[in-house]
Formats: sequence, C-alpha cells, structure tokens
Amino acid sequence: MPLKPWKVTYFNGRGRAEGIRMVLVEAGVPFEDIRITKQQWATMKESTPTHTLPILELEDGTVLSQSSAILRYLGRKFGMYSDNITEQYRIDLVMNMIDDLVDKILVPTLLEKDPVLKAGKMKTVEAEDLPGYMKVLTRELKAGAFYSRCQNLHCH
Ligand SMILES: N[C@@H](CCC(=O)N[C@@H](CS)C(=O)NCC(=O)O)C(=O)O
Repeated sequence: MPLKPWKVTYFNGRGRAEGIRMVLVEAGVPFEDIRITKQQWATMKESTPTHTLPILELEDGTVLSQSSAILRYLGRKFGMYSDNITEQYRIDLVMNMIDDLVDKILVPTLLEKDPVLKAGKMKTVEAEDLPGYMKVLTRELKAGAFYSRCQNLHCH
C-alpha cells in the first residue's frame, strides 16, 4: 500500500503548529500544511486524539496530538533531541517557556474579541511578559547549541 504524505493540521496561523512545521522543514520531510476553519474544526474536534489542534498525521495514518509531545517525537526521530539529560533539560526548559509565552500571546490575539481590550492586553504582554522571556531565551541561546544538528542552523 503506498504511504501517504505527512499532514500537519491547524488553524490558519503560526500558533502551536509553527514549531512542528519548522522541524519538518529542517528534517527535509515533505508534508501537507492543512489549515482549517472554525467551522471545519467543529465537525472534526471529537475525532481527534485530544480534541485539540495541532495534530500530525504520519504516513501510516497514525495521528499524533499535543504540540510538545509531537515536537519531542520529531526531535527523537530526526536526531534533534539530545541523548544527554542535561541538554534534554535545556531543550525542555526552552520548550516550556515558549509554550507559556504562546499561552500569554494567544489569549489577547485570538480569544479576546473586543478590539480595545485586545490592544490593551497585547500591550501588557509586550511590556510585562516579553522582555523577561526574551532575556532568558537569549541567555539560553548564548549558552550554546541546543541539539546535535544545531550546526545546520544559524543558532550560535
Ligand atoms: N496543550 C495543547 C493545547 C492545544 C490547544 O489548546 N489548541 C487550540 C488551538 S491553539 C485548540 O485546539 N483550540 C480549539 C479547541 O480547543 O476546540 C497543545 O500544545 O497542543
């Protein structure tokens, strides 16, 4: 039976799917970048593994869910997640921080509908959250390579 192409399914935005798309591009894996509407989501939500997006469908039809679990799966599969537990800790620390930051950014950008409240909340994120996160993330990047294929990226 011919194998199917991998499929990343998410809404039309970067959000929690962009890291998965980036890792697949870096690994050289062709994939279908499926971006669905809220109406389409309503009809498929219950059939997804954790009733959330993003999901990644593999060539044999297996569907993976939860962005961090997917990223670690891909990292292990393509040699981007170290075997060294200290390096794994650093990777996890950065992944968790980015997850927290996505939470903070998604609330004002997507969930808040009132334009005035939206602008105010975004300003708060920019002024109060982003500087601290950027400081720590910059420190971690400066501390050295994150994974064994890092020499392929401009990450030093
Ligand atoms: N921890 C999950 C969170 C997933 C999540 O909340 N996804 C949102 C989009 S960013 C979603 O599916 N929203 C639609 C819904 O919950 O019905 C992950 O990292 O994948």
